[in-house]
Amino acid sequence: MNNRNKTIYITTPIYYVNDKPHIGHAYTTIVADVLARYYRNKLGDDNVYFLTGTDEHGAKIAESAAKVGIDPQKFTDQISDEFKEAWQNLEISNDQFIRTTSEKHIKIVTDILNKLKEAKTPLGNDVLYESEYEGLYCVGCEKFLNPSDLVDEKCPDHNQKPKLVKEKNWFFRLNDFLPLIKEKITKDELLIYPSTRKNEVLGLIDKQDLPDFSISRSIKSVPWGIDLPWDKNQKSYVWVDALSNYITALDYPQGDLFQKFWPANIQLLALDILKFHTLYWPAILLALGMELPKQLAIHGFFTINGQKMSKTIGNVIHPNEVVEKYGAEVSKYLILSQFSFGSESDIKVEDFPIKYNADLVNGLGNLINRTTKMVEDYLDGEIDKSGLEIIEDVVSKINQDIEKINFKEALVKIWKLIQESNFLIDQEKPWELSKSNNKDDQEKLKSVLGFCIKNLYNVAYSLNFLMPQKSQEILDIIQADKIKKPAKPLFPRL
Ligand code: ME8
Repeated sequence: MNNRNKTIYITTPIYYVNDKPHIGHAYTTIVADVLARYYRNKLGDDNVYFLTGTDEHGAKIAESAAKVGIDPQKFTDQISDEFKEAWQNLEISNDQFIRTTSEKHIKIVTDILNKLKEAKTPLGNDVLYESEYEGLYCVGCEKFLNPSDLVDEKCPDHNQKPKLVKEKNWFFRLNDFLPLIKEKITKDELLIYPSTRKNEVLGLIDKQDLPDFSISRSIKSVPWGIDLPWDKNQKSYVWVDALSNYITALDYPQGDLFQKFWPANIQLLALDILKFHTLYWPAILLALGMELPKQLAIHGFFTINGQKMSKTIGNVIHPNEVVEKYGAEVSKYLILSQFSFGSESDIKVEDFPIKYNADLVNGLGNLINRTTKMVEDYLDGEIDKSGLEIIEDVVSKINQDIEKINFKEALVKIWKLIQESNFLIDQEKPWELSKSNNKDDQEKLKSVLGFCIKNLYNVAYSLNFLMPQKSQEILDIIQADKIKKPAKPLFPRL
């Protein structure tokens, strides 16, 4: 949390608009969304800011636009709208959607470039310098590749030969910043989470062969981008433009949002862009004399049924496909519960219906139906409402998991409450207790059903960050004067 005023600023990467949104983009965005919802509940709506958006410049995007014969701006407008729509369908609660072709972003990036041109490194050198660059450039990756990255002389990710590019570019003197960045990462002043990724980054720094990075390209190789203010033959190259979005969105350097929310608390990304966020981004910020983000949280890359998502294989899953089948909240549940944040893993789409039936229809849904039906039938819909209280030790552990971005574990704890209740019902058989005139049995009946309703209360309370509407529906049912079985199941069978 920002010490100044207990605010939380959460960001996702801005996604390239060369192609449609897919479930990989959705994963990071859902993580950001549920964190933002959790912190809004904790700190109040005004104290949380959640940013996502699209990255719209560069050769790759210009090429994609050219392929379909559309002007790049029109092309980016279309795809950017698709991202926006996908996030609306998923009920993503972002406070802003930044686009790097917006006038505001371009103006602030131009100011940032001018500032970098004037800035000095910690060793007193100019931050930017001009130099000759020659390299193998993959348009698909939007980066230069090392010869050792190639397979059969081709980029293994894009199956195409990189172009040999030789030109004068402006470079950022990254190496002068590395000792300071290393110190901040080592001391967790810049927390890299999880620690395996922290070690990976420290390893990169220790290898000591990190080249400085170029911040511009000639307009011939990258015509679609922000002008370099002091050299009209050069365009700003992707990373200064893209990374700056996290501060241009806040109207750096004077804006109220910037004053209130910078430094960012949680910047989410996957390991594909680890180096750019853990080294380039801190270096740019240090050069601008700014505070670094508190935490970079890096998740793994997932495959679909064991394969990398790719148009050629035809296994790209659009988030809308999942939402159409399950609705926004259940889609978020299915995606988050399958995948542990830090690790690389595989998404099995055929597991979605199995998980939906097991966890939501037969697990939570069945508990709601049977418990409310029994309270309605055996207790005339009445339970002692004073029992509806938070189970502090359980809920606080769930909250700790959420704050550690360990949603899978948080959900396991929530589902334990559900299993515990279903187990108790099976064991104590309230339908038999209800037939008995014995006073002890009547008390037991009340206590068993009271226990289940209390657990449901805690489940609903804890699930609010992920399924706010379902959670409110459950609370409305169990907090009503008379509890009744819901007319329609909350989680209908498929
Ligand atoms: O890299 N598994 O954009 P991008 C998990 N514009 N996450 C995935 C994923 C997968 N298979 N595929 C994508 C860029 N992601 C730049 C970023 S930021 C200043 C600029 C998610 O469209 C994950 O968050 O390639 C990853 O880091 C991001 O999308 C890359 O999106």
